[in-house]
Amino acid sequence: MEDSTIRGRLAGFRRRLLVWSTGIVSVAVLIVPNAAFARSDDGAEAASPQQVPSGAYDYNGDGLADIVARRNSTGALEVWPGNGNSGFGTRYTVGFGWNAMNLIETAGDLNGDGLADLIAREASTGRLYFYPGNGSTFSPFQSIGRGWEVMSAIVSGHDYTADGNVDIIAVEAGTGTLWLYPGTGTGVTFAPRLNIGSSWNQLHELTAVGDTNEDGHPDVVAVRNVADCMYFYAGPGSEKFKPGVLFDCGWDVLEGAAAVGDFTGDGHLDWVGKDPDHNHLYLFHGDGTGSFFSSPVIDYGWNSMTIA
Ligand SMILES: [Ca+2]
Ligand SMILES: [Ca+2]
Ligand SMILES: [Ca+2]
Ligand SMILES: [Ca+2]
Repeated sequence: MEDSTIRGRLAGFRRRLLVWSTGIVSVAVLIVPNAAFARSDDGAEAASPQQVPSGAYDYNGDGLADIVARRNSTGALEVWPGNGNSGFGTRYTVGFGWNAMNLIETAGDLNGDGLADLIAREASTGRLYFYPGNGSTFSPFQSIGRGWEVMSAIVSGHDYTADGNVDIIAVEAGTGTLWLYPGTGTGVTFAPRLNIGSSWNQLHELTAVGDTNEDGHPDVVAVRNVADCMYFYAGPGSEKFKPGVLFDCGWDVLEGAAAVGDFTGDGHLDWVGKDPDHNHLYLFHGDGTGSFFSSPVIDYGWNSMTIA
């Protein structure tokens, strides 16, 4: 039975969805005013927008952002090609055996060859693997290393050190430390890791959404365990994220949040997530300020899928 608190959170989440479904698409869903995202005016030269590296989410080589997901019943890994307008083309299977993995994440172009890649963690060993995209499927995997079982979240796809190489960030479950693993452009080797934050084990659904506020530095969103409130963390371009800015609360119904790049084709980065209660896949439609518009249902039946 849902208690009244849970019902209230669910109601809040679904109210946001209703805003979209009733066609009032111009109504932003966020409580936080855009001023909260105002860029610092310290006289520094404005960074050129680098929302997402070329090809970071394009797995089939057509220039449009795609979703990769595992079909949990069979362990098949599937590419769901985006059509550039919030929908999908014909999905295809790129491999089997992916139920051996307990983490699958988009990695952007981790090895710098212009093609979107994946990382995945093997459940039995804790080893993290790099799967280089080849423009349609994946080339043979390579090992990044052991010991990743201590991480509660591992995300990638963006360059947080501003050196041109895509990096990995990960949350150590036991300590809450947020670690940055500076990429070297190879996909498998990294510079010594950096401690860039604490208490990140008090959050879930960490999602490397990219530069959603379009200031030139990649950002993340995550949900704090307390009251399931979602926060936006702006990337300052110098490793550490800025303090979180509250979106709103009631995100306990969100699962499997994942970055997708610009899935709508409007030039702004978006992200997706599942509502398992209704077996819906939602698209959170970035507006270029770090916030987003209401989340249309773009597909159904995704409870059986694990989104990379
Ligand atoms: Ca594509
Ligand atoms: Ca690549
Ligand atoms: Ca980097
Ligand atoms: Ca940013």
